[in-house]
Amino acid sequence: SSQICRIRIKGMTCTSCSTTVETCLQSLAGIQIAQVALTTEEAEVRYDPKILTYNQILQSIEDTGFEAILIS
Ligand code: 9UX
Repeated sequence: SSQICRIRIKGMTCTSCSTTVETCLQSLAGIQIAQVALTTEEAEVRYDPKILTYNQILQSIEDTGFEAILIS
C-alpha cells in the first residue's frame, strides 16, 4: 500500500543540505519516492504505512539535523 505526506523542513540552506535529507529518506525501508525541495522547504514522500509511520519519517529527518513538521 502507499500513502503520500508532505513535510516542512526547516534549516536547509544549500543543495547539499537538501540532498542529505533526500538521500536519507530514500535509504529508508518503506519509502517509495522522496523528493526534497530546498526553495519551498518541503519534502514530498510516498511510503508504505505498513512498513513505517510518518512519525518515523519525521524522526529520521530530525536525525539529519533539520527540523521536520508534518504539513499533510
Ligand atoms: Mo550546505 Mo547544509 O554547505 O547543513 S550542507 S549549509
